[in-house]
Amino acid sequence: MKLFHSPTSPYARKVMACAIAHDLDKQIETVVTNPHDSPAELLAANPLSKVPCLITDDGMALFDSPVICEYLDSLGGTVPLFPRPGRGRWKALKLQALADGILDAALIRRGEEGRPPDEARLAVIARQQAAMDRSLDELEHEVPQKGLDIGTISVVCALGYLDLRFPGDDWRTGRPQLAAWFVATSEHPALARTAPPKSA
Ligand SMILES: N[C@@H](CCC(=O)N[C@@H](CS)C(=O)NCC(=O)O)C(=O)O
Repeated sequence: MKLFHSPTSPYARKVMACAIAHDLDKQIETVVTNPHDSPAELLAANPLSKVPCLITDDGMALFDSPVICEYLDSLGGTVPLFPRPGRGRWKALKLQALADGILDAALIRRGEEGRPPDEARLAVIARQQAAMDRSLDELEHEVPQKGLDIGTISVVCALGYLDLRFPGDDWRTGRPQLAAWFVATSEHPALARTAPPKSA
């Protein structure tokens, strides 16, 4: 398998964490790709020009991270990261959606913060910031379970990205339960081995 990825992409981190959890990482050739350059090889696989994008051994191109993670889970022989249908599955998928939503808002905010401010831009930043804050509060209110599944992997990847890109935000303040959960869950080898660089 071949994975177009970027070392700082939190969505790509989700994929690599799932691969490691299932001991599939050695079967994946990683290709560092800047999606903003729209390289031809990525565009041929993903018209959206986004990473992560996985090419399976039988030549199928898969995106985005929830799809790739579920595909890898289908290859795994150990405990599934996507629980079987039932309450546990919906909880895990909802948690993934919440964490990915924090990331989507963080990426929009970061893009807007990099440009000269005007009223419309400040409104977009404030709206995304509010969505991030409310979602983090919800996670503090209902701290995820301790085990590894697609939901908890996604939340650790989202919080790790906030530490990388928004160190001044201090998301831990007022959220002690989530902060403690993050420390404990980040120790899992699949997450420890994929931790983002300290700065980039
Ligand atoms: N929903 C997608 C999001 C992927 C995404 O936005 N990746 C970023 C890198 S972190 C990207 O490729 N951005 C390029 C662009 O937006 O043009 C997923 O879960 O994989």
